Amino acid sequence: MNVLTLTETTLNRLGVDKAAWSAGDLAIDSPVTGERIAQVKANSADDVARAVAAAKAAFDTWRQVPAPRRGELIRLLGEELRASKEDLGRLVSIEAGKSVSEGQGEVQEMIDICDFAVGLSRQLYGLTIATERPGHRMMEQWHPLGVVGVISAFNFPVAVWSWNAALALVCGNPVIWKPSEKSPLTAMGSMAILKRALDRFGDAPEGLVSLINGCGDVGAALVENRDVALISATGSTRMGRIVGPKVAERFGRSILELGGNNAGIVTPSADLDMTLRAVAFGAMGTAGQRCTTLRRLFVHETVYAQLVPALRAAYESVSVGNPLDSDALVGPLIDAGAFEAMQAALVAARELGGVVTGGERVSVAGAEDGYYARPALVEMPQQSGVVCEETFAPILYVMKYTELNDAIARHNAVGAGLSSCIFTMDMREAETFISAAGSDCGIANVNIATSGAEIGGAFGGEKETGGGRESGSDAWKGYMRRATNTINYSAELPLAQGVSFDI
Ligand code: UN1
Repeated sequence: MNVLTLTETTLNRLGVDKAAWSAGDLAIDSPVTGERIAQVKANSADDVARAVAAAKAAFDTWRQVPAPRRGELIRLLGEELRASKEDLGRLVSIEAGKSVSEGQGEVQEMIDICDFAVGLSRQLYGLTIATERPGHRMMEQWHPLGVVGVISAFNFPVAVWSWNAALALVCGNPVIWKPSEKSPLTAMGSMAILKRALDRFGDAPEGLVSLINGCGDVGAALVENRDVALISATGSTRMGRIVGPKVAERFGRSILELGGNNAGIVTPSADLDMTLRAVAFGAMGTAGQRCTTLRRLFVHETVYAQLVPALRAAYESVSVGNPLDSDALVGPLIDAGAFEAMQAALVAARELGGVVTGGERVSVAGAEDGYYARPALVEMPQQSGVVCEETFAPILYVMKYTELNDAIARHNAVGAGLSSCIFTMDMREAETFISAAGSDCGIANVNIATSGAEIGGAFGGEKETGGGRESGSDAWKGYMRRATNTINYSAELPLAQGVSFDI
């Protein structure tokens, strides 16, 4: 079956109206074969204004629905996602080029966050605080925040929306979603699934969740709208530099999940077989197009000669191919631009003395217009230039180190601060790496690579990664406003800090 037919059958099965994806002006090409699979109807800035007004009205109702009842909507969404997992996962493979297993895994991540959010709907706890005044009680409540705008990227076209939407809805907020202009179809599929959950739920207000497709103009309209209380944006640091200040300028709140230049350290005591497998998935999985992809590796000089040739062999032999009709581990890059950026980075690395294995375009039968590339392993004499930047492609820069402290310093010496890892069997090294003096990232792992985080932990990073946290732990607090309440149940009026003010 060709990709176009597969797209049409999958969208039909998901319940997406053909008129919305067949006659618009936003052209969508599948990275799998490069062929045009849809013409999506793009929205306008006026549509954004209308969606925000409807969401604002929905907020008045939704914030008063008891949180456990709001959780019921997400429970139903989880059920509907389970029922449509195969179809939505396939659509992720068609639109983002992921392997079948990774496409299905992305939908599983949506199901997992729904389960998490359902439990959370009964656990939006505030503290009770001891007060210094007799006959008083002090406590905090977490209240719904307002309209939440979600801007997501092509590489996790649906999971990132679900992290935000499941939490935001349980927290009492309406959600407006602006997906990447490269992945509107999976967004439309997700909305069709959500609609089934909303129908079963029964009495959710109109405008509670909406989708805005289009390019930067509609994104900007969402970011600049003063009625959008929170913008949660996932994408490049360049995008975050525009979005962050715009939201801050109107005193809105933002959660930014931006670029990563994630690194690992392989110490002398590392289990090298496990390290090899972990590095392979972290660096080559999803064709290097995760924000958590492993991009730099510091290998101790005593194990370099053992590990690096084995890695080179893995890069030379890893299967690259059509994710829809093979079980290749590495699928296509998203488009020609991504391939060109990869080539430019490799040229720059060579100029700095890098020795490159792989990196060339791979021709895949029946998919000649897809941009498939053999992942590249680049042995670098030092960390400089292009190594310090994120290139959204499967390139792993490998460097030698002698002293752990020096490796940690080089590890931290880049702009991004998302994910990191160390491979070691030495407790001192492991604990040092995850200590305050170790990795400066939001995620620091031991004996697993940088990507593939579970939803239960808070997800996000520091520095140029933007500082936001999504998904598990107490990330929900970012979607609510905190009110501190002091209640005087005495007949006196004692003032704090012993101040007297007798009139
Ligand atoms: C992203 O690439 O934007 O940790 C998100 C991971 C996935 C999420 C990646 N759970 O690799």
